[in-house]
Amino acid sequence: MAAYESLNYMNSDSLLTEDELMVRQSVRDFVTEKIEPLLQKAHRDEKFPMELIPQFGEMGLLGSTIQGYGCAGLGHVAYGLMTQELERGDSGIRSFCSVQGSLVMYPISAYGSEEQKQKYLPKLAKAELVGCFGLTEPDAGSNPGSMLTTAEKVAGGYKLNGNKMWITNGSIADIAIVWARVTGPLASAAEKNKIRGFIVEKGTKGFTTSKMEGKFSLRVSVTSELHFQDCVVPESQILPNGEGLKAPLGCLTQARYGIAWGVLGAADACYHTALHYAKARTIFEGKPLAAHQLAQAKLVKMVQEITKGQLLVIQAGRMKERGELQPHHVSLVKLNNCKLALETAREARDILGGNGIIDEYPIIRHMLNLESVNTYEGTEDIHRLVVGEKITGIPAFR
Ligand code: TGC
Ligand code: FAD
Repeated sequence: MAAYESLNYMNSDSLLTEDELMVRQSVRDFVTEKIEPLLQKAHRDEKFPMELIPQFGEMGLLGSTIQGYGCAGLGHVAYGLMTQELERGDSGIRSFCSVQGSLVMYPISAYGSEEQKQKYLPKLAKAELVGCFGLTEPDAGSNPGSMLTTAEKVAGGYKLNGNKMWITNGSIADIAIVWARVTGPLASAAEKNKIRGFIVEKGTKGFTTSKMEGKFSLRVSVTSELHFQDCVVPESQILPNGEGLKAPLGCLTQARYGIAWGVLGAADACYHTALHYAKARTIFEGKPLAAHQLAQAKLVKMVQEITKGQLLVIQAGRMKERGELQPHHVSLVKLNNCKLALETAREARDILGGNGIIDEYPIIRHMLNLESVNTYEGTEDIHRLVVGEKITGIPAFR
């Protein structure tokens, strides 16, 4: 089989450095050799391939932009290319690495104490520990500021009560980054009602998880509920340097950036599958499907959209490396690329006709996955509203 080549219609590869191309190639080979062969079964069985976890550590895929603590210290474009390759395999595989890096290691590195960084980051980088991020609740998804989970200040620590829902890696995680509102008579006036982050270790009394079953999307990913009932965590487990909703939202900005790159990998896999199929499939008068104008129009649309998406993320990556990328930029890129990837997957599914719904081809799996990816980390509507607020100056959320 020929080695995988991603779409390079406008020579966007020329905007990448030699080192970035090498990183991409090594993750590409890893995905082709080690991940793709596992996906059909993992998807059918609704199981995350746990044997991959140590390999993610060995490949330096976890927290790869963090400097020190056993992390690779790569640039943001190189990181984006990693997520793109992982999601060419499956969004659930990319999700595992995004959550560990952007939603668990990032808050510890950005808001944690030096002791917390030393204790957790090297093990998370090597995948000796797995983490999850608990922000969403049954009644607080798009509006996490309305969360009900509380952290009552008690002598020597905080007592957590509440439930988190839709948590990637929740029931396989060794630690959970949990966001809760500080309450109680012992809380100082300054900290009362503020949202704070806590590192809760598996096995802490009063902390349990349950796996959410029956998903028709992101089946190659564990999604769970987290339950806290009078769960006391010591003072040492609060993230000391992050306060208010902007702390978890700051983590989302990191993860959304990776997703904007990642979905291009899924879109690219769908486009290439559809192109190959359309050239091989003969239809009416023995002509290839690809020789028919309507089929070409669909393929061209895919090339058009993926190419624009590529240029957008490379620009976003360079801005991030210069420290210029703001949350509203990330919203535009996440919104644009998730939507184009989902539309590409739907069109590619159509090109394969009946074969488009069979898991012998990756398209239906990507298409179903991308429904989740378009929803999590801020729905399409939420990102549209963020950009709307930026350009009009008028917030229209409430
Ligand atoms: P708002 O008043 O706008 O903001 C509160 C404070 O936060 C700041 N801020 C941000 N900071 C960093 N990054 C961002 N993206 C930020 N957005 C806002 C803001 O400046 C303010 O700071 P300050 O200093 O004034 O206090 O807050 P709001 O309550 O009006 O909410 C705004 C809104 C709706 C955009 C926000 O709540 C939102 O983004 N909602 C979507 C929720 C979401 O995306 N949840 C994702 C959960 S995690 C997940 O899905 C993981 S999937 C992982 C996987 O498997 O890959
Ligand atoms: P809602 O907020 O109820 O939204 C429902 C609909 O209302 C959507 O169409 C939305 O766009 C629309 N809407 C919302 N607000 C407005 C508005 N102001 N105006 C107009 N329309 C609006 N969360 C975590 O914390 N950690 C995780 O690891 C995690 N992993 C996930 C994994 C999966 C597979 C999924 C599906 C979700 C995950 N999430 C996670 C949760 C995810 O972030 C939420 O599902 C998402 O933020 C949307 O929240 P919701 O599902 O409650 O939908």
